[in-house]
Amino acid sequence: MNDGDGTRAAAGQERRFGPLGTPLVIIPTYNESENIQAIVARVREAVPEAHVLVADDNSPDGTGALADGLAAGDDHVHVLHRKGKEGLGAAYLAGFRWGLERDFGVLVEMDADGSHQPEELPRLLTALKSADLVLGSRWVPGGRVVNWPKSREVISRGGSLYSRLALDLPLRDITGGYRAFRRETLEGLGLAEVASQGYCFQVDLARRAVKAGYHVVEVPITFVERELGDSKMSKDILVEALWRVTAWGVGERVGKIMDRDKQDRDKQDRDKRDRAPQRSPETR
Ligand SMILES: Nc1nc2c(ncn2[C@@H]2O[C@H](COP(=O)(O)OP(=O)(O)OP(=O)(O)O)[C@@H](O)[C@H]2O)c(=O)[nH]1
Ligand SMILES: [Mg+2]
Repeated sequence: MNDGDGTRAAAGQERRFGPLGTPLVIIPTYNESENIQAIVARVREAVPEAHVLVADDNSPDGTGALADGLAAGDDHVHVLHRKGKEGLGAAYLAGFRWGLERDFGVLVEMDADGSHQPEELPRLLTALKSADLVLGSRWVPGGRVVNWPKSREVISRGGSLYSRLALDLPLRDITGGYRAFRRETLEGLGLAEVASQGYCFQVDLARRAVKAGYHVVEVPITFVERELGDSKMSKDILVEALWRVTAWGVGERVGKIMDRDKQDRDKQDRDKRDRAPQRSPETR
């Protein structure tokens, strides 16, 4: 990212960060009628200046209509009605576009099912004052999960560890979906090229942010397993994450090897040129 003076500083501490603008909390929903009212009310209470955008994929259970009801009574609540179920990533991309077209300075990702506690949002926003992107993290000291079976924890920790190693990312919770972005960060991630969904969508954004040199900070959160409604997690989402992360990792390694080969060839050419006898002007 370019600072005002056109330079990019590596470490957050050396950077001066601008003030945070108004936050927009984007909540993607598919069949969350049992959760939507409570989660919106909790966000409004936890961070009164924040606006909420419910990005609903035409949920058959009427979540969209419930969200319309909330929006009718609160000018800080908005609803983006989408045609049908296209996945979490597509809903977030549409929500980001909606927020970026308006005057929001911070865009927040939050699930509808209560796993991401709105009461922790002020801590994420405080951390964002000196960062480009803040990740709510289950796997840093102080972070934890409540009511998760061991099997879910193993999959989640394993997914983050695999992504961390395959993609060489200095992050602990790479698949989590409780995040706060500065507007400028999202604008610099190349969102138009993002095609991944589910967990993979989260890995993709984190990877793009680190590679672009943004200052990414992890803040511990307590992740609470959903109590109401059904999970949309599926085997397909896990498989997508596994193959995409592997492909990105292999692609990056091949790229690095080719770069190194090219540098070696260039150096050999330079050495050859330097060793070649120099003809003086008189002998020409
Ligand atoms: N708009 C939209 N939202 C979705 C879609 N799939 C999931 N969501 C929402 O994305 C959020 C996360 O989905 P969850 O089903 O809770 O997935 P998860 O948190 O990985 O899985 P659990 O831990 O089992 O809850 C929830 O608010 C869902 O309603 C989708 O296709 N479209
Ligand atoms: Mg969930």
